[in-house]
Amino acid sequence: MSAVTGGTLSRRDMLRGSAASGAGLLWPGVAHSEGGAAGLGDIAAKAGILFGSTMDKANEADPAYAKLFDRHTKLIVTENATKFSFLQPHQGVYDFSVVDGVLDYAKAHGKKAHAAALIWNDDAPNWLKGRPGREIERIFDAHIERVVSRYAGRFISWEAVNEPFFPVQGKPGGYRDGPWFAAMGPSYIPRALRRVASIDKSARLVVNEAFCESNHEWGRANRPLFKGLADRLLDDGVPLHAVGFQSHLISSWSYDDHAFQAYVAEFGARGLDVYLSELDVNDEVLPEDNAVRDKMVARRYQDYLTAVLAVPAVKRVVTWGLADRYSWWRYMTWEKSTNAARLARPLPFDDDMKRKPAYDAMARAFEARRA
Ligand code: 9MR
Repeated sequence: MSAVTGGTLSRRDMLRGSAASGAGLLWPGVAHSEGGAAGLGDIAAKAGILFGSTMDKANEADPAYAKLFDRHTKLIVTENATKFSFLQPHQGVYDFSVVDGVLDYAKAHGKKAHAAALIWNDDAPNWLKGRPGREIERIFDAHIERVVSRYAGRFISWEAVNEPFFPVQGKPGGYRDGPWFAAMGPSYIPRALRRVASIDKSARLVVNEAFCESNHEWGRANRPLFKGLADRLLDDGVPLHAVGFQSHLISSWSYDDHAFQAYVAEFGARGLDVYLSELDVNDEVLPEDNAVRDKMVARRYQDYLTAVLAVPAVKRVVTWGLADRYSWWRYMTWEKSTNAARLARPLPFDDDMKRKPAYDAMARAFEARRA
């Protein structure tokens, strides 16, 4: 999910919505401290789920945050470092330092690693602008070649393409606009998958999409488009092993978790694995009071995960960060303008790295799948 470049919609518009949902309160009176709590990764593993989170520079700077990863994750995901504009900020000039650091951490701590958003039309550096289509194609191929050959065998999976659709932009087929789509049309998707597969033969290949979880009009529009794409790729013999659903759950949007569960099962029926790839709960329209808000956020985690984890094809759950302090929602502009007491609290751990009700909700949802 990303800002609409050059469009009239902002993330603000996206979040503007009707009343908050999920008023029920969970786990009253549970004391939350890190001490003695089981690792989420271990709890999830017992339910056949690989659990992880995104690692960025914050992990290096904050040892308390790094400790959460040691304890709770089995899978480390690059939040930004494998995006094109981070890896190749200037033409032909690559910066592999953050990815190298993440992979070194993963190796040293016995974690698996997954690369996010290798190709994403919303993430392209300015230097690409105005180049002819043929050159864009060459840059695309060369970038994939360079990056994937450097890391082949070190990531268990590549999110080869992120967010293929965004029909509100009005492009044919509802595809998300950007340099790759402009130069190649929808063929950039199988091209990326085939190229990654030809270089890294053991990794699982993923296409990831936003909004599908929700009944918001963007979710309703993306669902059939994304399923149609997966079907076509499989029918054409394109290497694709899993689909990712981002699962940024927006408190002002409405959800039908059971309808989504049925949708997710359709991908399983085609032999694909399903990853919940960027899970968090945006709390912008929820009440001020932290305790009340935390319980409502937990409720959303619990309802969503309980429904979706009932589908056997679901194999991974990844939260977009672990502690509120480092959530991307914190540096969205409108969140910055408010006082500290009203900062976003979308994740299972708080600013002091303490467990929140969302932790219990996740643990219970994993346990329910195991039962
Ligand atoms: O969390 C990411 C943030 O740090 C970046 O500034 C932003 C733009 O690259 O991307 C965020 O992650 C996005 C992810 O790559 C794709 N799905 C939506 C996430 C939030 O925008």
